Parts: sequence; C-alpha cells; structure tokens
Amino acid sequence: MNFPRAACTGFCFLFLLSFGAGATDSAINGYQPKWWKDAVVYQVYPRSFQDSNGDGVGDLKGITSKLDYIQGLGITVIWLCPHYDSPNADNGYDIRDYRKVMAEFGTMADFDELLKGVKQRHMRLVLDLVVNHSSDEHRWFVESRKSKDNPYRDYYIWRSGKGGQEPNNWVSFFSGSAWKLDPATNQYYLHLFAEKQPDLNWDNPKVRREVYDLMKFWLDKGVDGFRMDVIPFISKDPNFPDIPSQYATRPQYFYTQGPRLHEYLQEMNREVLSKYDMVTVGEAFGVTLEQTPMLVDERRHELNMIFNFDAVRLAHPGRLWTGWALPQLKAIYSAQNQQLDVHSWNTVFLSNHDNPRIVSTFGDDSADYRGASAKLLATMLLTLKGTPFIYQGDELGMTNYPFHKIEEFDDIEVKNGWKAEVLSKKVTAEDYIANLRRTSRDHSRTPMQWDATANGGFTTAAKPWLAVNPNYKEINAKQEEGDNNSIYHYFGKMIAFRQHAPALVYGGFEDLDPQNAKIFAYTRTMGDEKYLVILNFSRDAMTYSLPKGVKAGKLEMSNLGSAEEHVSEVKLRGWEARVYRVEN
Ligand code: TEU
Ligand code: CA
Repeated sequence: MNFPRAACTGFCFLFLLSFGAGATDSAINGYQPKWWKDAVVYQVYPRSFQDSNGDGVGDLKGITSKLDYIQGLGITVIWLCPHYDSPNADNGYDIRDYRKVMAEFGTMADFDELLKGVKQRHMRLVLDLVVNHSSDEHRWFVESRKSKDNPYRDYYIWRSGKGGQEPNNWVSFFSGSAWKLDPATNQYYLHLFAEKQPDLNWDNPKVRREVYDLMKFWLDKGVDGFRMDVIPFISKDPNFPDIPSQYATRPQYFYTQGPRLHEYLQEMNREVLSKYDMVTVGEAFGVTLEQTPMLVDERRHELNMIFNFDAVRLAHPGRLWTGWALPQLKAIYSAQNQQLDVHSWNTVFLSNHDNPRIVSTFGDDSADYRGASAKLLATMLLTLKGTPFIYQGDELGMTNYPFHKIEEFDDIEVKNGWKAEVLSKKVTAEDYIANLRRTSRDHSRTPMQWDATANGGFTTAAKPWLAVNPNYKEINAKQEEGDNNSIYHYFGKMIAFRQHAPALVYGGFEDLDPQNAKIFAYTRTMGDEKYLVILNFSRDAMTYSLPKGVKAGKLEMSNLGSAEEHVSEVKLRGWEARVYRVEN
C-alpha cells in the first residue's frame, strides 16, 4: 500500500493505523521494501538526449518522444538533469529561475507532457535539485549584489577581504579562488563552482524556506523525488577557516564538514520530504563511507540514499588519471556492504554526466571487447547491492570521444583549467589533453547515438551543440534494437532478470575472491535464493576454480552465450560474465 503521504489525512490516517502499517512494514531480509530500492534508474542529460526542433540542442519534447525506448529497457525511474531556466554557464547547474523551464528545452507544457508520458508508462520522474548555489542571474543574486543592506544580501555568502586578499584559501572546483570580488560593494561572494554559481546562504532561514517551497512546487506537480546536487556542501563553517593542508588536493572532503548539514537535512525532511511518497538521492561528492549512515540511515530522517564517489572516481580521484585495479574496486563494494546495515540503502553507478564513459573506463572499448565488456558491466551494475543508475548511452556501449584539441571541448571545468594550468605554463597542452582523453566530463555529454544518419539522428541541425562521437554509424540505438545480441538487449534482459530476483535487490553480498586481479566472483543470497556472479575483467581466457567450495548450478544469464552448468570450475573467455544459481 503506497499512499502518497501528502494526500493521506483523516480517514486515510486511521486506515493506515488499522491495516496499512503491518502490511507495508513487513521487512524483506531485514529491509523495509520501497519502490526506490527495487528501481532501476536511467539518467537523462536533456541537452544531449534528443533534439526535436533542429536547433542542435536536446529538449523535453525530444525526451518525450523516446519514452518508449526507455521503458523498453525496463527502466522504472528517470532522473532528469537540470531542465530549469539557466544561462548555461555549467549546462543548467546554474539556475536562474527554479520554477521555469529552460527556453532551449521547451515550455512548462512540454514538461507536463513529459511527466504525463512517464506516468502513463508506469515510470517515475526524479528531478535534479541544485540548491547549494544558483546562477548569478537569479533575481535573488541580482538583488543581493546591489548593496549591503539589500533584503536579499543574506541570501548569499558575502565577506570582506583580508589585507586586500580573498577572505580565505577556499578553492573553486572550476579552478582558482572560490571567492570573487564584486565591485558594487567591494566585498567577496563565495562560489565553490563557477563565478556564475554563487553559493546560497543556508544559514538564512528565508533561503531554506524558498528551497522548500520550490521543492513543493515540483512535487505538487507529481514528480517523484530529487537527486540533490552537492547537497553535503550546503552548510558552511561560519568562521570560514582556511582549508587545512591535508585537504588541499581534495577540498570536497573539507566542504562536506559544515556544522549544520544534518540539522538542515532533517528540517527539509520534516518540512517537505516526509509529506510525499518520494525518493531522495544526494550527490555526496566528498562524503566518506564512514559518514554515509549519517545521511542515509532511515532512523535519522535525512536522505534515502547517496552517490558515493569511491568507485566512479577510482581511476581519477583528483584531476589526474591514475588508472585502477580490480581488487581496489572490489574492496570498495565490500566496504560499502560492511558499512551499510539494513537501515541504510546504497546506489550503484560507474558513470554519469560528470565522468567518462563506463565502457572506456571500466571495460575495454576496443573493437573486439567493447560488446562483451559493456555487457559484463551491465551484469555487475544490475547484480550488486544498491539501486542501479544507468547513464544514457551506456546501454548502447557508447564510448569516450577521441578528443584531440581544446576547441573540441565545451565543459567550463576544462576551459577554466586550460587557463589556470596550460596558459600559465604549469602543464603542457599535450599532457592536459592526454589526461582529458581519459577523464573529461564531455565524454558522457556527446549526443545520444540513435541511428546511422547524420549526427547519429540526434538532431537535424548541421552542427549539434557538442560533436557526436564519430563511431555513431557502428554504435547506435537503431542498430542495437534490431540485433537480439546487442548490448541494449542485454541490458534489457539483465534488468528484467533483476526485477524478478529479490535476492539481487535485498539479498546479502559476499565477495568470494577479493584479491583476484582479473575475476570478480560474488554471491547474492536471500534464504534459498542464491546467485553466483562471475565476471572476467580481462581479455584472458582462463579456467577458474570456484573458491570456498561454491558450485555453479543453473546458468541464468551470460554475456557470451551458453556455458557449462553444475560445475565447480568454469572456463571463461575474455570479458565473460555469468550469473548462476548456486548449487548446494
Ligand atoms: O557535480 C559535483 C562535483 O563536485 C563533481 O562531480 C564535479 O562535477 C567535478 O567532477 C569536479 O571536479 C555537480 C554536478 O553533477 C555537476 O555537473 C556540476 O557542474 C556541479 O555539481 C556544480 O553544480
Ligand atoms: Ca532542440
């Protein structure tokens, strides 16, 4: 019984007391069952999904036209990246009006149509909530910067300089100081991201009220939740101490330590979240695993789940590509499994709009192994413990873009970094670009590849806002939809399999062989329902003896076709992935 809690008053309350509580509270393997725990989420980056009017920019109508495609995969929840009015200094993560749709993306009527289409297909829609900062063009900031006594002054964070310098050593994620001197009042404002993204002052109760109101505005339209952009940064230490040296290269772990974060999230929960049947997922860049239960333990009434960045940033924890090794990745999943008990819930993802393509980073995007490795990663994402998030295009095995020169990039992070590092001669242009070929956010932002026509069918414009990957003739949705053996169909089958296998959602996780550098073998167990997942993260064929006396029974899923059953030793091909029933 899933009543929208906001609508549940009076009679409904009594009804819940008498019948509802027992029925909804029956735990599965200790967990409270929730629709967002069973969900498979698909992330849409509207700018790059589908252009409906030939201006080279994806839009809401474009997304609506592809809802059948998304539903066809078995997706139950769509996370829409920011669709709000924005001057696009950071592709919509700089919001000018929280209640308006970005003109390039369409109108509010288009949004309503999209939401309706999602609901008609029994899916849910989660919006991006970007409230650590707004655009400098938001009317609050336009007012705020006018004078020290403007009523909106305290909506943002203003400080006087120190001896002609910035108030402290805080740095922006997009290069340089996090403080910008504003000539009108000769004070600095704080911006942890771009200069055009001033940080909101959450210590001001009026700001918090505004945020809760805008959340309700969208929830009352019927959206099903929020992904919350850099939410752990909202509380700032009012003394604004310098970043201690141990955090110099990873300031995100310092910015998440604001003293009132949990107070604000609990207030938000009281004022808004608890009143709706909705989901929240916090983007917790800079939150350690140890801090995670503070945000997601259901008894604390803060968020439902967060994105932990340990896995997705394993190969580039800072700006630079470091590479990665399988035992490190496995250790992250084991640690998460140990740290989070039945009161907390996890997410599983290895890509998003801020990171390179999953198959290029964690798989093998060579012609011979792209298909197998993309399917292996699908197998993993959909059998690990936590709600899986699939980023658009990953279901097609889309790859990193072959960037060669700075002019090919769009991202403000790249452009600011170019000035700060290359033009200032700290890094050579070659090194800078070579690193971006592995790490750039723009890899995932190139347009969706729908078919083999010009620009991959993304747009009828001659030039999309960001170039389509030149491999669109081989890698595209149309081709994959017509090929039963495609990555797309494999994702669909894996999703369907997960959705009929409660042990993959609520079951226990055990890594059978943590040190193995090529094989990831684990079980997911709930009562008699036991699955064994075997993933070969290498090109090497090998014979693998199952550890701990585990026996592979019936083969449920495999990325390379039929395979031996009822065995304790398997012969694996390069990048082979299998899911077995465990045989006792
Ligand atoms: O990103 C948060 C964040 O801090 C990083 O993931 C960041 O994008 C980058 O990797 C820093 O090196 C969120 C959004 O997802 C991102 O698109 C926005 O640019 C950012 O917040 C600001 O809103
Ligand atoms: Ca368009």
